[in-house]
Amino acid sequence: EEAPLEEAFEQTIARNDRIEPRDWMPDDYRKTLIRQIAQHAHSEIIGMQPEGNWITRAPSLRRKAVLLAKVQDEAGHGLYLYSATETLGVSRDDLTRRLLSGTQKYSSIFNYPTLSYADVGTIGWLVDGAAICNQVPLCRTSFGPYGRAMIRVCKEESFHQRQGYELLMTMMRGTDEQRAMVQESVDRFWWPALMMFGPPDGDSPNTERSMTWGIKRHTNDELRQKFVDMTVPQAKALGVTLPDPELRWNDERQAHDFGSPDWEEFWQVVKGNGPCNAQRLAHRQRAYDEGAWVREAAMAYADRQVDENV
Ligand code: FAQ
Repeated sequence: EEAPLEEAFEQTIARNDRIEPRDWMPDDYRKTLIRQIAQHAHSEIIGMQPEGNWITRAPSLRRKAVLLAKVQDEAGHGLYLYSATETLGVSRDDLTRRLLSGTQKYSSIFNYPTLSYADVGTIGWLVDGAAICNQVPLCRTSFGPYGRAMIRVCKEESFHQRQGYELLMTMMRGTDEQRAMVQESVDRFWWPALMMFGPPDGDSPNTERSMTWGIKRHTNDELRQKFVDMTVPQAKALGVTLPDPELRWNDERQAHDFGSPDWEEFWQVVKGNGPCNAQRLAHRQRAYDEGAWVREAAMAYADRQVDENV
């Protein structure tokens, strides 16, 4: 029974074509997708918190409006991604519970605090910059709903990256204190941003199979390199120093050499022991509990529509 189905799946992957929700797919392909897309969705939603922290303290009405729009976009990205995950046969409520119980992850980057307003700019520049590097190739991922969500997400992330860069550029043209604030922020976020791409290829259990299935199109180290190469000229234009003494252009490789992030710190953060893990999850749990009445009201309304239609 399954042989022709499996063959059709393999052929679709080999043609670099899309697998769609109603197509047959191996269980492990489905599981890997649920893991990655749900983790991505959770990252968007948890990722609202670090920047949300500065909405009430943005320095002007314009900056506040921009930041509000950006944080709302992240909520939208989370919803596209939860919808894409639901096409694999798992409910959003179930996914939220898995996040809250710690059985599903979200990106390590959102477990670091936002200590100064410059962090809003740095997150836009480096975190959204890293996200774009990682997500542009995911527009060609083999699962249709995920790839289509990524196209729209990437357009919005480009705007986010530019707003961060523009914010930092404005501060760099300001006072010495503002410049120092930007540098201090970049010093804190540089290494965590490099960790967003995941462990080095040699310690990445999922990469090989995800590449065979066309879920991932590049390895973690390939994308990290691309990000460094893209960011160095931007740092120069901005006038900030990236906090890595080993960072230099390698003429032979036509790429930058750079130092290694603290992978011990990375695994600690992934395991839940980062500076803000507990705070982020507690906040999400509170929002979930406080939203219970909305879910109940929506369900009651939906039930009544069904009753009235019989
Ligand atoms: N954080 O074998 P691999 C955004 C886990 S951007 C936490 O290499 P894989 C936009 C990994 O899950 C951020 N955990 O795994 C935004 C696995 O554990 P598991 C979201 C990590 O999947 C900006 C284990 O380590 N973007 O939100 C991390 O092949 C500003 C072994 O790793 C995405 O999720 C990490 N950094 O490669 C929002 C992109 N790295 O699951 C708001 C889509 C690895 O087996 C504000 N995801 N782990 O228990 C991907 O491209 C991949 O999943 C990787 C990891 C590259 C993240």
